[in-house]
Amino acid sequence: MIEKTEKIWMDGDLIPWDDAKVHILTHTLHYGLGVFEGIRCYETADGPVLFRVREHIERLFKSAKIFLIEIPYSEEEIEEAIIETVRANGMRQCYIRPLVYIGYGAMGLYPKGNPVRLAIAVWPWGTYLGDEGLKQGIRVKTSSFIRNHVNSSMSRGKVCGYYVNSQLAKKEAISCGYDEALLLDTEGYVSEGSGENIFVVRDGRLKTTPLTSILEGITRDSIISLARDEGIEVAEERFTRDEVYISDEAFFTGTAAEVTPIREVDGRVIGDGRPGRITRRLQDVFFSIVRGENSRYRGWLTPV
Ligand code: PPE
Repeated sequence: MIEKTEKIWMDGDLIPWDDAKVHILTHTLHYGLGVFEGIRCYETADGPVLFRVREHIERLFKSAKIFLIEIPYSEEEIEEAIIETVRANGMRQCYIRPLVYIGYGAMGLYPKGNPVRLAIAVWPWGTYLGDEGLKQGIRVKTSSFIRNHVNSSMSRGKVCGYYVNSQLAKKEAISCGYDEALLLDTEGYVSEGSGENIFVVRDGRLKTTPLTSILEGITRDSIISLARDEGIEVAEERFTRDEVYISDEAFFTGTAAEVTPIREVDGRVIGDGRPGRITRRLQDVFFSIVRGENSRYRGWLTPV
């Protein structure tokens, strides 16, 4: 169970947590078309900050655009609402979930005239794949479920219904005793985790999946920038699962997962089975940024 907070923002009002309810005929609940974001708020010496909130809000609007959903708020209004919700709950550090969904009205696949609604919830969310996972690395299984074809799920959208595919993969991985799933694309190349982007390191060079079948991760983008600033070469090119098996290091990135080392894939130990040198270095830089200890990337932080 997640830990309750006080208030949830719903269509302009802050509602007590237990009263934040929707009608059972809410369109998105039946058909899966809603778009959402996941944003982290971190504690710094100067108070709480939102990590790359503008980029997250922009992505929310892009997701909506792809699916012809008109969000009845401006980007500025949503940023204000997020800040208001974090403040109202007195959070110093939390996860933020804005959700745009199609409300109650018509049923069937053409919800003409149904209201487009927005909710913003916040809750404390520690490490996504466990404290131990963040420190020592996780065990990953290549999924028997593939990422949807790019013309079935347009992966630049962060859409509720896509996570059915992710959950199949995640459940399979867990039932086989692993921590997380790695999905391949329809051509058999590595795509992404159930809720993370993937990086591998070979000979000091970083490689990540190009933007085809994956979500355009904001953490992925941050890691690419800061790795290049650290003088590490980064390539966005396709690779196969066997390249992951023989990589020196591998890690997942995501808002929830942050930078999580991968220590094993399908029974193959990655590197020496411990988080590698480059992974640890990028983790250190990443966490120094979000804690407000790295002035170079101050622009990524928005004070609450
Ligand atoms: N791929 C997928 C499929 C994905 O869901 C995420 C985020 C990413 C990549 C990384 O994107 P970014 O957060 O912008 O770096 N997954 C979100 C949902 C996790 C959940 O379980 O809910 C997240 O990390 O917030």
